[in-house]
Amino acid sequence: MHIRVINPNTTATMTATIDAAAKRIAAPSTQVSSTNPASGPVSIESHFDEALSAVGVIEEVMRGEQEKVDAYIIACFGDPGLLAARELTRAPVIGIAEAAFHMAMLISTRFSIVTTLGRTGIIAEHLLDMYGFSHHCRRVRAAEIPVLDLEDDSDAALIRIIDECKRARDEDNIGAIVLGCGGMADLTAQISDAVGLPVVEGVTAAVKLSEALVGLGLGTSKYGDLAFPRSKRFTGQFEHLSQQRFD
Ligand code: 5HY
Repeated sequence: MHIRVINPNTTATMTATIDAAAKRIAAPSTQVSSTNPASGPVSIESHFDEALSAVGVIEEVMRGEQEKVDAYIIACFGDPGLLAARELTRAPVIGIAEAAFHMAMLISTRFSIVTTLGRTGIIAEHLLDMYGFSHHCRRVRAAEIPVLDLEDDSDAALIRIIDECKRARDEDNIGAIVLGCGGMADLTAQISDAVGLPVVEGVTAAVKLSEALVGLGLGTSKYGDLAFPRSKRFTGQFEHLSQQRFD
């Protein structure tokens, strides 16, 4: 099977980090390819960034459909464009936040999230509510680091993340920690070793869930609200979609 991992921000080095983490965990028979949109925010740290990045996610899924990709992963913790992307394909489309929440609930009864900036915590809270996990998440915490600080060679960001994870361990009465950024995909082992709790990371969780769904012959339902979009005329920068048949 072929999994397409989409980093919704446009930072190629983060795409490479995510790609390497996905390839390390994928089964030998699973092909992984990773992309990011050419246009969009270099990092996603606000509702504004999320909205703009969703267009790039949609375009990457449309491109993947031409390549007969078997599953898609949206590798940003806000799961931007998830439902719109699901309308475009019969393949599974998995957001890393949703994947991490499901996995965390298979190994614990309560978890906390450690993400980058506190201002994006509300996005995780909205997802917890939408996916039905609010009752199981004790707290959404932030290391208060800009997303692209994860790309620095120093350990400064890692140290801040570990410190916040230790506070979650000591204060939140939890069984697991969910890492709240695709850019943390290469830090799981270091954080788990330092903190001593199971650490769930969304990119790797989504790879294994993708393999499970494809292995079960399950993909995005085309009945109801995730049916292919109705064809219609688009104007302006999206006029090329007027000729697009989605099914
Ligand atoms: C992410 N932003 O996973 C989110 C993290 C966040 O550019 N990739 C980003 O803080 O929401």
